[in-house]
Amino acid sequence: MTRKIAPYPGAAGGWDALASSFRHVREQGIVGRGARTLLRANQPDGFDCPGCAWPDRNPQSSFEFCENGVKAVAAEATRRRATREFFATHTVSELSRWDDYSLEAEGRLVEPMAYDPADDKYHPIRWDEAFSRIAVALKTLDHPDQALFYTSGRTSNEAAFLYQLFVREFGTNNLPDCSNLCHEASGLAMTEQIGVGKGTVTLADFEKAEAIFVFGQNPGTNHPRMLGELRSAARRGCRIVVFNPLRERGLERFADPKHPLELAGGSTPIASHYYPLRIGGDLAAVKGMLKRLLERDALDHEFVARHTQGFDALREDLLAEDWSLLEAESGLSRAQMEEAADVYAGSGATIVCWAMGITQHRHAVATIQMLVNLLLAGGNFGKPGAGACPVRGHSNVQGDRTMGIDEKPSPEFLDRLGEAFGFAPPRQPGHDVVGAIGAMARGECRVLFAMGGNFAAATPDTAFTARALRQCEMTVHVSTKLNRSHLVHGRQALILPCLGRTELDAQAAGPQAVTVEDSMSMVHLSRGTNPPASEHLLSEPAIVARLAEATLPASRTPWRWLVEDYDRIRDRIAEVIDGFEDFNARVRTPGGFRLPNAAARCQWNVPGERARFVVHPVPRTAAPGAGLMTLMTIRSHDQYNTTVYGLDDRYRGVSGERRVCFISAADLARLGLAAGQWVDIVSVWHDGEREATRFLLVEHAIPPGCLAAYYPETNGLVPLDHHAERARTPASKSIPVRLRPTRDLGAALSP
Ligand SMILES: Nc1nc2c(c(=O)[nH]1)N[C@H]1C(S)=C(S)[C@@H](COP(=O)(O)OP(=O)(O)OC[C@H]3O[C@@H](n4cnc5c(=O)[nH]c(N)nc54)[C@H](O)[C@@H]3O)O[C@H]1N2
Ligand SMILES: Nc1nc2c(c(=O)[nH]1)N[C@H]1C(S)=C(S)[C@@H](COP(=O)(O)OP(=O)(O)OC[C@H]3O[C@@H](n4cnc5c(=O)[nH]c(N)nc54)[C@H](O)[C@@H]3O)O[C@H]1N2
Ligand SMILES: [Mo]
Repeated sequence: MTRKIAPYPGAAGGWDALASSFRHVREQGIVGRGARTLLRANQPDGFDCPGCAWPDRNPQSSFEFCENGVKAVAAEATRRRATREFFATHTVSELSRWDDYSLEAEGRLVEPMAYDPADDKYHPIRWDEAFSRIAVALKTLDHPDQALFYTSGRTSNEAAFLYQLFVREFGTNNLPDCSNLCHEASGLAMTEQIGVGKGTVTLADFEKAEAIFVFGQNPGTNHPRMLGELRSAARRGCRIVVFNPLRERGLERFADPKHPLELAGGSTPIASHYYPLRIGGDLAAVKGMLKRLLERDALDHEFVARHTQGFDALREDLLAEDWSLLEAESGLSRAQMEEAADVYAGSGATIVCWAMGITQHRHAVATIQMLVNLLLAGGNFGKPGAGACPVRGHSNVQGDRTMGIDEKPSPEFLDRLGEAFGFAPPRQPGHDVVGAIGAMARGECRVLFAMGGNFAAATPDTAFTARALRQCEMTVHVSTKLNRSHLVHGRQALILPCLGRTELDAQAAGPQAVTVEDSMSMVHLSRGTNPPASEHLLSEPAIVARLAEATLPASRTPWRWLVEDYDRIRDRIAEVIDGFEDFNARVRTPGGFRLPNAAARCQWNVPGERARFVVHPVPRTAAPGAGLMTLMTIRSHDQYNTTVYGLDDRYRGVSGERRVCFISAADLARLGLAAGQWVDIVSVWHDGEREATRFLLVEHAIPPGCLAAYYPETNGLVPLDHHAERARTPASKSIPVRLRPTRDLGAALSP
């Protein structure tokens, strides 16, 4: 692959998106007539795209092409296999030196594997033997709290429900999950203010909004189907207001491959207003907007009086706020903040969207609460076209939480679970991801079981986390592909290969469907249709059931019986979890059903029964320290979290290289550096420095003092205790760093 850096001239989408998806499909060895069926995501009676949590339009009425959806499905449907012969020829030490792209490229895992320290290799193991080894490891712990059970966000509702049940029957609430790394701050912030931790809008609201604000999100790469909604909105005159340090092409203009004129080179402008603010400057920017609304008296007084509490304190705080501080911290001018506020004031119905550019900061909770303040001040709840839209990442990360994958479950939930299954659930809160790493490092947790994901690569402080993982008695990963977490392992290590979302899941009662919940609380069926990658794969629910039988012989739960027919699992979910009454019938209606959302109806389940305005001071982050800059770690266009599909980031003009660091022209000049030069990135923290070596400087339109590089290569720079206040989401979008020219240039120049 040749390295090339050149600005991308086109709109997002268009012909290049089609061409890229064809290329990725071909690279996975999927050719010929079968390709269409293998790749048919989001079809009625088909599988839910494992790409992202953005909801589907009614698939009967339209076809939505999504380049990154195709890549995600093709990656699962790949013809490549990581066989026992592969594992026999490579030691783990050798594989540890491979990059993430090469590990992924080995293809699907086909049978359970166990690590043998004698030859430093993974060897095939029978499923029964694997389960009994795990059961022994779990049962010999002094206390169930010494085990950790991680979940990534692809796990279905059915698997998640059984999994958390097993974990709680085993005796712990140690259920860290990828939400802890993702939208944890959104849930916490919103629950305190409006009584629900989920978005309040549906796709229908996107049709009626007069303004859509997009904070800290790159949908052109991470939620491509959202661009279709933004495109339609823009075309009917809806204002689209973007706050992002980077000029993300998908938010500037989009060419929908479905429309012939746009495929032929035309495109639709998306953002009507684009504010390239400083990294971490959102809270200040939104305060500036609120201050302007107050000064113009452009608030929804009736809504504020009827539905809210705490406004007076916010007003006092805003009036006392100093414009020069707001300008310095947001990196925007007063005129820009006022302009954005005027767009907001001129809109009769506004949606505010946000993602990782907001949640992965120290002051994430405060920033989200300021966004909700903004919505409340304009009366943007409880009416069509308005509301809060935290855009979730993994395709079922929201559903997993709903099912009880939660290290801090509510007492009511535990009561109902215990009653339905006849046991006494543990009451002690468990570890989140950051807590789990600390607990492993201290030797307090000794077994890590992971339902999907890539714990070693997705988490912060890579070197520290690796030492923590290596201290475990046992690490177990339920996975579809080989990844870093299989190589950074405990004394014993197992890989349990499972069916993917796209694959036929045959159980005793016949082929099964699972359910998922999207970012807008729609619950619907997903039925895999592709032939499984190997005959030895088990479904995630089956893995949980067999693990439970091996570990908890006295359990009263009929594990195997439940898994014979997933309708039985759904009946038990309906018994325990609100909103799932008559689950099996309702989920079979086309498109599924929407879970109730009290805040969307202006019912405020908070003390005082009115939505709460919350006051927060402007965080001082503009100067992270003498000589320091702020680094955000973001996704390239060719990756799915830690899964690297390719080395291109098309819209940002990068091909053939992932070790790049985006920097402004002003900073290059100030630091005496040049684009094309190799640098090391050094993060500076109270406990010392961390470094990531050999990044190619790429000049980019980014505010001075701000840098961007890809995750997971930069996770080693994120200190474990550098996380959101209260929510503990690693602050991987605001790492204080400095740059240093790479010394060993020889190593830098050979790829
Ligand atoms: N193809 C693909 N799809 C995905 C994923 C994937 O990796 N690949 N991952 C999935 C998951 S789990 C998630 S959570 C989502 C992630 O979706 P995003 O949140 O869009 O992902 P990031 O790449 O982390 O992008 C963060 C965006 O926030 C901006 N940003 C960073 N810091 C700030 C800030 O301080 N303020 C503002 N206003 N903006 C900021 C960055 O410039 C970037 O545009 O996508 C999901 N979908
Ligand atoms: N620096 C930095 N770090 C970050 C982020 C960031 O923006 N910057 N983002 C954070 C976010 S938002 C998230 S959500 C996390 C993601 O963290 P994780 O969810 O832990 O990581 P993924 O990369 O999504 O997991 C990929 C692996 O999942 C397995 N897999 C894929 N499909 C399935 C399936 O159907 N079942 C099972 N059992 N396994 C499957 C495959 O083996 C694959 O290797 O990373 C976080 N880490
Ligand atoms: Mo995420």
